[in-house]
Amino acid sequence: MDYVHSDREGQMPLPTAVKILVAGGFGVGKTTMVGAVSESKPLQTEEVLTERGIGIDNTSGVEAKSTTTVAMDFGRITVSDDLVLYLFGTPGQDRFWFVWDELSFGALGAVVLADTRRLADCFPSIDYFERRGLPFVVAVNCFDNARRYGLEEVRRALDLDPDVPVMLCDARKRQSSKEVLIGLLEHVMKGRGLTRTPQPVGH
Ligand SMILES: Nc1nc2c(ncn2[C@@H]2O[C@H](COP(=O)(O)OP(=O)(O)OP(=O)(O)O)[C@@H](O)[C@H]2O)c(=O)[nH]1
Ligand SMILES: [Mg+2]
Repeated sequence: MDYVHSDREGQMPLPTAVKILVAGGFGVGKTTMVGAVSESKPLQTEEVLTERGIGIDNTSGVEAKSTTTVAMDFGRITVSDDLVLYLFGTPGQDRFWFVWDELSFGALGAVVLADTRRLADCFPSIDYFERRGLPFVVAVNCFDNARRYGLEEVRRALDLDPDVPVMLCDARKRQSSKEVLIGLLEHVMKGRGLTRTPQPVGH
């Protein structure tokens, strides 16, 4: 990671380019979120879900889904004059766990996307980041036909530490996804004792 800026009050330096993971269970909207916020054409590694995946790929709740990520998604977003985020979307299926250690290397934090119809699917991501001490936020991707739950209900169901932010989002929308990323940055900075919040570009 590149640390070149330090602010005038002598606080800890801010990174200019940081790596963020977008994680969560199968079909929760990770590729959608990275694509929605990315300024550059996102890199995607989608493969068609085939009959061979039946019984392995759990498509309940996302029956219309025809492809799945097999390696990662990659996108980039400029958050402020001195801060660019590089986004890495993880593959959602258990059989691709082996790429997680590579993907998470050097990451500043993570967004764990959740679908309230299949909340338990995000447990492995939460476990993974808790065990590695990587700060994360939980973003509930509000699918049209899913029952709405309060943020506190989600927090309780996922047994989250009180300081882990939980928010609602629509992964298809750039602004909504961007707000999740800003929420993560604020959470990371708070954890590091920093007070300066990056001013989003275009606000
Ligand atoms: N209605 C609705 N559909 C969504 C939303 N986000 C994603 N989708 C749809 O849900 C499906 C799953 O989206 P993906 O972005 O491929 O999910 P993913 O988490 O990357 O999936 P894997 O990589 O296979 O784990 C796609 O058909 C999306 O169009 C959402 O917020 N609302
Ligand atoms: Mg994907």
